[in-house]
Amino acid sequence: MSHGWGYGANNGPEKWGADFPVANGPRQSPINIVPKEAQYDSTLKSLKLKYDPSNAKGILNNGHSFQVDYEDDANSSILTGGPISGTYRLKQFHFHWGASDDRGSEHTVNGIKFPCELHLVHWNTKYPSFGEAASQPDGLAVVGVFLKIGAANPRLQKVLDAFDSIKTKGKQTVFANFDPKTLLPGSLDFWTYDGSLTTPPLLESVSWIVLKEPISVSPVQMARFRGLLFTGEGEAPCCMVDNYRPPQPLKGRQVRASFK
Ligand code: B30
Ligand code: ZN
Repeated sequence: MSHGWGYGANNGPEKWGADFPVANGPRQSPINIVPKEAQYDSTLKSLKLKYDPSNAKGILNNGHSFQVDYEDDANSSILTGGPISGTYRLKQFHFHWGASDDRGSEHTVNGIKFPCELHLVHWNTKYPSFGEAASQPDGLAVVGVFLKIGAANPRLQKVLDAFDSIKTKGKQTVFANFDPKTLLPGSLDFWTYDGSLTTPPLLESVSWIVLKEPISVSPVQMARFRGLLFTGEGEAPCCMVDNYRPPQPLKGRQVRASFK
């Protein structure tokens, strides 16, 4: 891996273990969710997401996805409830997607891949910062939301309209006043399990909360995701597509469901 990790044949998920041995660890993500194997847990609380739209700071092409970053110096945009104890602060959200509609999500359901998956990344405020939380077993909580092809999703449009300003790796621009709760589906029913970051450094610090109900995205909107580039300005352009890790071994973990 001469130029670091990515999603290509020479630096993709099959190669990550060379530099990040935890790639073969006991609680890696994503996984294939088999709903019939998930155990309903009546003790799971309902998910509470309280976000302050004015905490949105910027949008960045980081060379493997794009992310919308939030101010996280106070408890103003937080996740509580579900499987977690205490308060987790929103750090950023980002997506993973495919080159075509038959793939792109990281989690799968009964082996079914969705064309895209949204990740809302939060850190446990019992730790002093995101960076310190990211290496603790209860440090992070990521809410995953599937996107399925259907009607155009007007709530995605502000994000998509920023793409012209962040086409290439390293570009960023201001992204203000956005409530990511508007991206969530009507039902907050979820599956949950203990896992990891799905990109290097693949740290085993994530309580995964994967929503059962997808949100919609149109073919034209998916085409806009695929117009972003992995590459920097002046490099030979390489479309940002297939930036997902495939499902990893469950290794005896239990997946719990918040719903019957
Ligand atoms: S995910 O939700 O499991 N896909 C990170 C956060 C969430 C996930 C994966 C990774 C993360 O914070 N990684 C370390 C930070 N990154 C910078 C960044 O945010 O964009 C460092 C890096 O990878 O080199 Cu990318
Ligand atoms: Zn992700």
